[in-house]
Amino acid sequence: MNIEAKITDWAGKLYQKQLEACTDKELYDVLLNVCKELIREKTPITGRKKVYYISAEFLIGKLLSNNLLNLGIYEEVDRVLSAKGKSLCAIEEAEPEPSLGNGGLGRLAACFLDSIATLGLCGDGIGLNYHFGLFKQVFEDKLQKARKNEWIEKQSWLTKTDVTYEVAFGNRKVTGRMYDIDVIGYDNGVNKLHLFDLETVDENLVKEGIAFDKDAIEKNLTLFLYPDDSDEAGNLLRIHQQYFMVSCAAQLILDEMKQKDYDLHALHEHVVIQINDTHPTMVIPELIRILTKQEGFSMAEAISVVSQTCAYTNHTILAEALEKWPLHYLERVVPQLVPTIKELDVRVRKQYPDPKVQLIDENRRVHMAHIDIHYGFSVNGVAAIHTEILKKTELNHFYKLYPYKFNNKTNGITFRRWLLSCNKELTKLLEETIGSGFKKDAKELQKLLSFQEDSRVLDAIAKIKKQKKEALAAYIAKHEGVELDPESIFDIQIKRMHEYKRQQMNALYIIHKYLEIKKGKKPMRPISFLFGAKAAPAYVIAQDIIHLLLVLQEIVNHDPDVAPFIKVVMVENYNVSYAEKLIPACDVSEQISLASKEASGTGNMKFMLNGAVTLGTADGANVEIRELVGDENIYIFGQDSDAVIRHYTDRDYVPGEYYEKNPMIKEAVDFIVSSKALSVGQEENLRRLYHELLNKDWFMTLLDLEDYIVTKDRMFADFEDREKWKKMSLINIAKAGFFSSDRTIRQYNEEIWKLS
Ligand code: 26Q
Repeated sequence: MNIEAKITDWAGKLYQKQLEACTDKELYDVLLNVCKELIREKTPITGRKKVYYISAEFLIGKLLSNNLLNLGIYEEVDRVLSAKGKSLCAIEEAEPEPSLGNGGLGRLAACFLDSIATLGLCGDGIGLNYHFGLFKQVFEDKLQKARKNEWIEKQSWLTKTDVTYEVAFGNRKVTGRMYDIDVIGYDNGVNKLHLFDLETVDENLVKEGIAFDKDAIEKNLTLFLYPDDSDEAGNLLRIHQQYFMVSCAAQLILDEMKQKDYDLHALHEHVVIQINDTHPTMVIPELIRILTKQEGFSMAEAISVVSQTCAYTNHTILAEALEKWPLHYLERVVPQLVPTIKELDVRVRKQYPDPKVQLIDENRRVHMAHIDIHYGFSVNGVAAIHTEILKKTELNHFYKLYPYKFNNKTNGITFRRWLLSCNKELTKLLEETIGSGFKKDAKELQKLLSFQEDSRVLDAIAKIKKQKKEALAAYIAKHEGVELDPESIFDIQIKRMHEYKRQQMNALYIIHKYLEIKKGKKPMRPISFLFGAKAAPAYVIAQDIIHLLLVLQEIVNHDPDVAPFIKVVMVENYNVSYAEKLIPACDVSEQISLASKEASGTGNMKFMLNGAVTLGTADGANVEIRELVGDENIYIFGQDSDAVIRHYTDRDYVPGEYYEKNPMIKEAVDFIVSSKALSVGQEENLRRLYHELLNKDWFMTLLDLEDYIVTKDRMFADFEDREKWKKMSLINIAKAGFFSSDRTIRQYNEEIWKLS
């Protein structure tokens, strides 16, 4: 049956309608079923060794478009539907977004699954089937409010399986059921994302906003994704979630070994488990527990085989994000696991007296990362500078013990979603210019370099950027009620709201511009400042920064002296789908974290690939972007990570000094509590933020503010040299090939997994 017949057939089966008569929502259901049917006809990827990527988060985003693309039928489906007067873009809007992750770490896991399947490697993801993804953000009175975020519908990418496992929390037993989402390689076979769920979850538990009864674990265990991004202390429910995930994972992995008749003593020859940050760390003691208690292994045998199977990825150096669970929490939630953890701790103590490397510290807290490092065979950071910092400072004590375990795997992004799907216009131009080889081998993007003097190509890229800005402007006008001029510079900062990412520094720049314009100094060309960010609900200062941005949006956009020159928009409910619209429309990519704090960043790569130029600090993957494009094609400012780390050790950073010394800084900071700002915003939020910046400023906003302003002004001036800018844009695209997650996954496979 051809595609058109399949689509027609499913429309009949599901809705007894002709295609023309179906709504977009119905057509979405139809296409979902067509995809699922085609996937069933594809061969599952197999191999003698398999990787299991365990992660508490898989921020997969909408799947229809990508699945059609990876199945190689996007264009055909588009044609069939167009002929019936339907728009595939409109149908895509009808898909609910599975927001099963907070940000970078979750999105990385999703990109990795795409690349694993695309490279034909045998590997599945294992995670949790949260009924509600990351909260839906709404703004009320210029403050973030959190609403529950449903995504599971009757027709869904999830397939219920008959695989179930018992999971014990002490004497309390629950049953986990496995649901699968197919992961289709681009022009390749199929792997799975296994999401475990509890049958007894009760969605009616949710009350106002996202509040719910935290005690009834039978009813709430997989109800919500934790809305925390590194600032929040863990709690008992989170430990329940983590143990549920890894217990199901361990049982699944051992079952698959047995089904294939492999000897469990050879686990490490057939299985590698990649532990995505410390959230799945309990899989290590859990496997050891099962092998010793149920499979007749001695403790030494179990430790040996598990240690050769597990590999750990670190995603942060923020101390508050390194999980340390009080032992008595574990005793309450998973008492059966505690003897194993204690045994692992005793063995470390015998070998290494240094208190800094113990599993259980003097306050009886279990350091999850320490379990991974002692009892895993690989520890990797996610960008070159991040891995170096781990080795030199944060994990130096471990590096001295196990230098051979440490390695770097610079992050990457899947070009299927972040170029081929979100920027079809640019993809087409690239195909016409350098052929279609880059779709399979991202390095071929470099061929574009030979066109850097070709005005036809340069103009074509600029024209596409303009189209994408027009499309975004139309979307924003409709959804945010703000009119943006597509001729203006689109300056975009989208990422989780966090002080270390320094959205507040960008806000201070906007204030500075606003005040300059008020004094009569107008920018050469209008500038649109765009933001998108969710803040962990318990993270007070992050909420205050959102408030400030919304206050600025109102002041700036409604001031007739200023609005013709600058506009501010903080988009509501920033998510993967919004990112796919924002990124292709960006001119200036804001990557301005305090040096040493952003492990890698992956948004920076997505922007570059779509022809934006980076304004950033020498942090995370920005450092590698700079090496690739050269200093002339990126704007790096601020103090470097060595200087920043010195400020922390010497405790010599005093924000008040920068405020007093520089009138430009003082004026901008003071504006936060000016009568103008207070007339529009909430006094409590604005004063708290002002006070924080002046007296604490843990992430050193004022340290780099002056250089940021100077560099950003220089960058905007360079935008006027259109020929220069177009060339920078082209070079950024050409050099982005390194950041394909296919390259990252090849390295994981060659250096850690060794699958084939
Ligand atoms: C920890 C304890 C309790 C509750 C929640 C958490 C928690 C949840 C999410 C801790 C961390 C996260 C997420 C971290 C994250 O997204 N890190 C980002 O990972 C990206 C992929 O490697 C990097 O590019 C980013 O630099 C890094 O910030």
